[in-house]
Amino acid sequence: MPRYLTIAAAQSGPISRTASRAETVARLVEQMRDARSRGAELIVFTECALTAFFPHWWIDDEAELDSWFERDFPSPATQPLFDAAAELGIGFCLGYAEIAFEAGRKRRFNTSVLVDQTGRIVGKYRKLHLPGHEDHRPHNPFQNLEKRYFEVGNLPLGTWRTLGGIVGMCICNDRRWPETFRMLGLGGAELVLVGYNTPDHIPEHPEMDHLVDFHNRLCLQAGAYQNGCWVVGVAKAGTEEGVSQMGQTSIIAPSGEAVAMSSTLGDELVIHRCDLDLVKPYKEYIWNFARNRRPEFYGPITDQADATPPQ
Ligand code: CDT
Repeated sequence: MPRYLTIAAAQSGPISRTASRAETVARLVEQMRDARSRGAELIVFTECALTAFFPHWWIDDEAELDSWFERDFPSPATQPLFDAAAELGIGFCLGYAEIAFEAGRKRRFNTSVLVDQTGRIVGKYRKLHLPGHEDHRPHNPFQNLEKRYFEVGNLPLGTWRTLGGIVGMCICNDRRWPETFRMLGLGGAELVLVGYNTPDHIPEHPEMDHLVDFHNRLCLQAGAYQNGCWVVGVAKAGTEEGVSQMGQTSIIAPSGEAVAMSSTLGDELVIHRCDLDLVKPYKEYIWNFARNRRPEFYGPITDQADATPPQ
């Protein structure tokens, strides 16, 4: 029997550096209302959806850096998202920059939360794979300072039973790592939600620029197929504060096929009625982890010199 969940992937166009939280939240709430009016039961926003992607520039001043982060979530500025979710009966996934006071100090994370159709936070994840560099590279056209501004996440790659399925989250660069999807797959994920800010130029390796779109598709589609799950990839697209970012917001079926994709680089909803039961033939037949995985032989790593062929 089909188990449908209608999902809206809410691509974001650029957010101005000067946009207030209230303005941006209003923009997201408008997308929520639009998505709900088109039948969506879940809307997925991008990574750091509340602001411009500030790791693209150097910030020296601590107070200025803090201004890009959320200390309380929800706060008076972000509460309208939760109110709209409860009013409309739509779940959401949203990425934001988080300040947490833990172990007696201030910590900064690149975080996403999963909120159910009553407006309650049911899941939280902090990005594990932080790309970029810590040093200032003024010779580059833009910076990639996630390693400077964020700590590596300290929460597991979790999955949650909600919205009628088993849902996991990861964030941007996480999608490039097969370990991410496999851990979520081992957690039973039927649906993986991932937002991203991906420039279409790699200053250190411009020879890869023409492959940026391809590598995005490759990761999302392989992650979906190899774990028998739906994947929703959501971009912050277009030219934001001088940085041109890819789009390709897409919904990928457990077959690995992209069933819906954005066609612009602006705010755009990509909607698909996903049958969560489509994961079954993949999880039960091809990717029956319990029957077919052989973790007892996956390690430890053997040195080449020790790998004596059988006689
Ligand atoms: N936000 C983020 O993680 N962006 C990185 C840029 C790396 S460029 C290869 C990403 O993996 O998309």
